[in-house]
Amino acid sequence: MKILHTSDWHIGQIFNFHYDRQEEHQFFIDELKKIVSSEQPDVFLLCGDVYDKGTPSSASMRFFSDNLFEIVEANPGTVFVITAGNHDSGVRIEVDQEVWKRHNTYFVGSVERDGDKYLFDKHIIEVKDKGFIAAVPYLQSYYNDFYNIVLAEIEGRNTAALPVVLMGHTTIGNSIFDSHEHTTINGRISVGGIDSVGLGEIDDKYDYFALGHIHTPQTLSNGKARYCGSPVQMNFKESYRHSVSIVEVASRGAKPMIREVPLTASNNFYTIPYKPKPLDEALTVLGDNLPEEAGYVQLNILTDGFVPADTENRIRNILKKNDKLLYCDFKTTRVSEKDAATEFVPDFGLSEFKSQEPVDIARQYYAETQNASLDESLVELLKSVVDEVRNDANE
Ligand SMILES: [Mn+2]
Repeated sequence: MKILHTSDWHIGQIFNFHYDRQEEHQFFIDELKKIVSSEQPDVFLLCGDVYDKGTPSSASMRFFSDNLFEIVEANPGTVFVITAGNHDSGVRIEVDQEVWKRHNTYFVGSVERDGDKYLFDKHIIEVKDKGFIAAVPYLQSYYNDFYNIVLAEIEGRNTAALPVVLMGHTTIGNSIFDSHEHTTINGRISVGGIDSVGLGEIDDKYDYFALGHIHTPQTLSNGKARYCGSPVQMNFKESYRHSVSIVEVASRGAKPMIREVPLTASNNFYTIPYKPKPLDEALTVLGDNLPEEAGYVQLNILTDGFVPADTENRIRNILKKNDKLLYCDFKTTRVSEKDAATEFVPDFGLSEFKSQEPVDIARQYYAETQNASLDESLVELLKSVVDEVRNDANE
């Protein structure tokens, strides 16, 4: 079975509250159209985060369905499976599923059950003589058993021992998620609001596990679970080559052969200077090295205090010289954190936490993460906010 694996399109993204990414998405999809035609996969899997938000605009929805339909029509030998991610609304994505099914295209947004019984026919898609797809959308973590439930059901149906492909949109522990905000809760990593599940918690009954959610492309330690990564760079952190994955599973139990098909970036993300420098120096570097190509720009500032209020204007003034450069923001690195970034690990429990003054917790947090003491003017400001909130609560 030959698989085209993609995820995390985030159609409708408005970057930095200003910049509509639709042209960049169109550029990617035009390239994808050529890839699908030349690769002719048996299945095309889009593993969640089709849209950037659960209530996409009608323009975004039309953009996606028009483009998808063009690909579907041009490739009648391919089965298309699209699942919902945590950014999507599972029910919305399924609205037109009956129409799409007539074109070999399956939208799976939410787990379907009737009382205690799962309606497996929605989640198990048989690709004739080629294999089975376990179409599992984004799940709330208490539903994680569902992966194993679907895999067990497929085992019963798979009498010809065809390859089995599992889809998922989740955080797998021990994956690389540098480009995402993450926290640790009760010893479990949580990325983008999804608690991690260990690869070992999912039964080893699949031949390939096509994952979405983490935007950094990577094959996990068992050699057959993979994040294909986002096709379009979504922020300054995703500064790697974006791609779609082509995967071939020769037979049940065979090791998947994985190939990345690189995509051409249609826009640039410039972080200038490359290493953080004090504000005036950073502005000089920007002025002297203004990119000629179009792109998003963020200034990389090293500071030991506060960045002045007119900083954004100063950056915008420099960028005026090339109107293809779009101001995004500035990134600040504190002198103290440049060498050693520390993680805040509170050395007190919840009950002690509750008994402490918010200002004292803030002082401790700041001291441990910044290696510096909190500015007294900020302490005063924080105190006044806390007082205000308390007064409101008492009213
Ligand atoms: Mn995503």
